[in-house]
Amino acid sequence: METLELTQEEQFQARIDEDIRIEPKDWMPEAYRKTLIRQISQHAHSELVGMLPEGNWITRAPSLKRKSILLAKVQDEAGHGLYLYSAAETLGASRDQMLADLHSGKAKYSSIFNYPTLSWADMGTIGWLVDGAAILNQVPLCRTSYGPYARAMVRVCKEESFHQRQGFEIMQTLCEGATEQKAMAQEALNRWWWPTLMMFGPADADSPNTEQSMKWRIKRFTNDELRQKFVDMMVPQAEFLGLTVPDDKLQWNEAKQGYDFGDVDWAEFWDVVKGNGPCSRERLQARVDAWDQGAWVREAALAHAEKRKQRAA
Ligand code: BYC
Repeated sequence: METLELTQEEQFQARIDEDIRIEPKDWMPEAYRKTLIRQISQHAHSELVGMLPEGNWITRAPSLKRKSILLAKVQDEAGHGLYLYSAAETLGASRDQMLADLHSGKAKYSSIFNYPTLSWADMGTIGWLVDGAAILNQVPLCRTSYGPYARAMVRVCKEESFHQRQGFEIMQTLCEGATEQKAMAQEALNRWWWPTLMMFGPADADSPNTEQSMKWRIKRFTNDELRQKFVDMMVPQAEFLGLTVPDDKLQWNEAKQGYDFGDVDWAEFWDVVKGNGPCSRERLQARVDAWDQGAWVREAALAHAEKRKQRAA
């Protein structure tokens, strides 16, 4: 039995090493399944909770055009959550259980969505920076080793890149506008820069999951590698906008052909991850309320399905 397990595990790793996708009915180590359910469900929860900070500005958008774009973007996030829950279900996870874990506070979701959205410039900054970080993280996930997750990511990334452009365009409009508008853009960048760097997760030395996830090709880059790419990509964009990245230690390093940057406040990061972010309780409560208030829709859909079944019978 032990030899068989070992052989299966070796065969599994060999498939991964050859970049052959793992599909739902293939044999997989239990730890691989668990890691994927953990990451995919956290990712799905992030999409759902991620609707809330932006939802705050749908009624306050400065024009009809901005309002309809924002509405569409927030709807896209709901769609991303649904593809991701479906991908996790192919691994045997139950959607009700995943949602129950979110609602009880047991499951994690991205730290970034526990910060408040205080001005219209936050909609630009979220699109530009947060979706920019999301794309950097998610484009490699289109090549992740688990088939359903990789395929879901292809569509998610197409939509995310549109989101990122609309965010940048809001920033550009503000930066080319009145002095007050530009100041608003700078103030939003000051608040979001560091929390965005935290999205990539703890430093590699403190990341318990990275090594194994890289071996299984669930992750294609480490947290620090992606964070570095992000800084290198964003600094020139901030310069183009005429904005200042709020980091005294930011400096071009010719030898590494990348920027050196200051230390992330990891105490703040872990505090937010543990549920003590500025909006953590509010975000969770909003999800619980949405679930409770939507009960009648779920019940009606089930009753309708039952009626149709009886009619067909
Ligand atoms: N926030 O060993 P590590 C979006 C947790 S959606 C909270 O490095 P891993 C968007 C981590 O889960 C953004 N928790 O973990 C949506 C682990 O805890 P557990 C979401 C974090 O998994 C709407 C522990 O810390 N994107 O962009 O190897 C609108 C140790 O970390 C965070 C995804 O979910 C965090 N920032 O690497 C706009 C992408 N970072 O589970 C935008 C898919 C780490 O052991 N996920 N933790 O208890 C990933 O790529 C990886 O899961 C991560 C973390 C890079 C996030």
